[in-house]
Amino acid sequence: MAGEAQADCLFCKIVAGEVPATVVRETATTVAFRDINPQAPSHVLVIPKAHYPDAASLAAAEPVIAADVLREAGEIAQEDKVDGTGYRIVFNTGAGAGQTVFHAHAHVLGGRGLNWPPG
Ligand code: IU
Repeated sequence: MAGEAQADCLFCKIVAGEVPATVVRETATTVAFRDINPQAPSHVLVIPKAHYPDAASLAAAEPVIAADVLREAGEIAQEDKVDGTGYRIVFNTGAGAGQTVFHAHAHVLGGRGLNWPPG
């Protein structure tokens, strides 16, 4: 069924507590944890607990949870004090765009200058 945990999904295992992660915030629908390979001084991933392969499929099936992910991204930017200088919310979608984990996730990046266009 849509949204069900997938046995082979790393982020479903983080949600289940089977794979360790440095969790910074958790809600009924989301988990946020520090990226293990940070690309900025503040680099947090926000994921829905439900499994959807990317942001668009999450938003199509569960728009309220997609909004939860975005709200949590803003809360994290405030908590990490990067909201004042600017931060970026990124959803890599598809292998060609650099997506490596096919469970929807928002990268929240801040604490350094962020160039445009992104690489
Ligand atoms: P991507 O957009 O799918 O490439 O992002 C996946 C991210 O998940 C990437 O930045 C990894 O460093 C990060 N990550 C993690 O935080 N913890 C893990 O156990 C694994 C990957 I595997």
